[in-house]
Amino acid sequence: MCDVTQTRNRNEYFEKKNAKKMKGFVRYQDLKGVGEARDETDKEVFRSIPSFGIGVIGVYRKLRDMEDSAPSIIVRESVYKKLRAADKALKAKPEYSNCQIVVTYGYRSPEIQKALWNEIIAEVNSQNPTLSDEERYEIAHTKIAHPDVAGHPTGGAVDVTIYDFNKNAFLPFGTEVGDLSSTAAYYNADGIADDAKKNRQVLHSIMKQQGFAPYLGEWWHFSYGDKEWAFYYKRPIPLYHQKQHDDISGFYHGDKYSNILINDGEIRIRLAVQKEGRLTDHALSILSKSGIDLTKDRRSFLARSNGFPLDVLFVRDDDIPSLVESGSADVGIVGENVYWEKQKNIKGNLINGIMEQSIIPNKKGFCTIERELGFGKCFLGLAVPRSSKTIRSLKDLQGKKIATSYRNLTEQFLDVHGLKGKVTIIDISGSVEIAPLVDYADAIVDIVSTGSSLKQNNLELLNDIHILDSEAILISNNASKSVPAKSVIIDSLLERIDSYLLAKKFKRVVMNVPTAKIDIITNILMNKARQVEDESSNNRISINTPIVLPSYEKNNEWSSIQIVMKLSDLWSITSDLKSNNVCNIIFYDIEGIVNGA
Ligand code: PRT
Ligand code: ZN
Repeated sequence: MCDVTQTRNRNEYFEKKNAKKMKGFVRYQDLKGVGEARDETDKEVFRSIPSFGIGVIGVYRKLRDMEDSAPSIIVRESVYKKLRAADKALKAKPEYSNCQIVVTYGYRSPEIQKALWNEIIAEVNSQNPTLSDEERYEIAHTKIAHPDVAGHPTGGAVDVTIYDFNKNAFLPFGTEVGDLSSTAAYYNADGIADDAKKNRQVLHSIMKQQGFAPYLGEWWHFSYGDKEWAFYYKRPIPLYHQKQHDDISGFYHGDKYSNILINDGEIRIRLAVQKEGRLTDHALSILSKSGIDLTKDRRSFLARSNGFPLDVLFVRDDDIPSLVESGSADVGIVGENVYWEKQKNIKGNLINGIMEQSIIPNKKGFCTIERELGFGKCFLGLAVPRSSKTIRSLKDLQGKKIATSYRNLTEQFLDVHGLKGKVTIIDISGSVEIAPLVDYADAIVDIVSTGSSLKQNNLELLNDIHILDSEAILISNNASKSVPAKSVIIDSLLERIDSYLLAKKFKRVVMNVPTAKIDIITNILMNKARQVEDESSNNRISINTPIVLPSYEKNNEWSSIQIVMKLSDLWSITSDLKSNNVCNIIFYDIEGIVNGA
């Protein structure tokens, strides 16, 4: 029993038509009669469920109220073992071999349980003023367990669903996991589609096989070792007590992930970076220039920054969008080409080769593009053999074959140009350029940067088509940003990166100037500085007022001027400067600029 964000319309407890459906729901009454756990069985440690991998994983679908433990979902050790076994049993079923169990909720602190209960009971009280306390408790208990008997605070209860990692989607269950807005959440609800019903049955059967007790009021809720479990299996006492949040931190047993990721409750963020490829060096250099130093080298799969609450996760670049979408990483650095290719929801919105972020509907869009990082620039181009006489324009592609590793974007592109279904797309994962040479395809869609690979393979862009212009971007998980403790860290990371990006555009320039001409020269410089301000208020930097320093020399004929400006601006005025006898113009890189108001 968990989600209390959507509880309206659920006051059907006393309606006759629902009585049958609600048969078998465990009641508060039932659980009050169950005794207390013995200390020996309650000693069992807690541990976090890994947030990625191919076995059972734990991912909060909504962070709701468990910021303290995020990103990890924690449960009792036996619960984790049983979940792993259930996951194996699931995969052993041929139809579910590409699936995994995803836990969306585990331990919850008793205070939070109480707070949630108070919200619900207040609502129930106001709607049913004439009922007795007992009756009102029962109504509320169908939505959230009474704090005295609740299972989540024992670390024994979990909310689970199933993810299909081939389809990159959760299996249908008739409702979203945790959605209590209708009676469709009831395990035996009417009107549930056949596939969803079947998924519910499979989930129940593998969980029960492992000794979990189901709760019939929510298809996703199962427990082991709590009072509900004891009641379900007719045991006099449960295995676990409820635990305060502070008490379980000492209980952590931890695996290789949680050791690194849960550091005594300190909240950290995880940044996914390409493990080995074109984006790796640059991404790491931005971090280092942002003052974020990593302890481990990149051969290892996780690196930790000591001065800043961030861990870097090194992965294949293709995995970065889904890791960030799922919240397994809070932020990621990835090419736009990969990011957009992985978006399943874009539809016909290629505008002059640039995807618009707004295309992703907000509800499904788990990510935000935070920054364009200015490296890894390339574009997704459509190319044909240079000698091709048959394909001279887009419409000539009808009936032809395009080889690409960017099927999604290619389909979107063809769709926009009325060619949907009229061109065959052939998936190819590498050496795309050779496909036309060996008559495997008539055209290709691939990443182009300098264009030299195309040339080498006797290919050329068709009508200079850029399907998508791309550079490395920093993306963030929307749910992570709604956790205050994390959003502070993400903001601070962005501030550092901004300082680096801004600094990269500017140089510190020092020059020797005849003292007599200081006014003329500062004027020339200030004019440029003002233009920079006009150009874009974002780039306005308030330190571009020249600083004039006397030179250490007897007659005071020479002075020195310092200013911060764009290199291109400097070049545009060097002749003016020189004609005013300015000499020794030296410019330096800037490490960072932190902007005031
Ligand atoms: O192993 P993993 O999956 O992590 O890496 P990967 O092999 O998928 O990617 P990688 O390291 O090759 O590229 C990572 C990202 O760099 C891409 O997703 C792009 O965002 C970006 N990028 C920038 C490029 C290029 N430039 C580029 N030129 N990615 C690939 N290329 C290839 C392109 O596929 C083609 O084969 O380079 C060739 C074309 O280059 P030119 O210069 O001859 O036009
Ligand atoms: Zn639950």
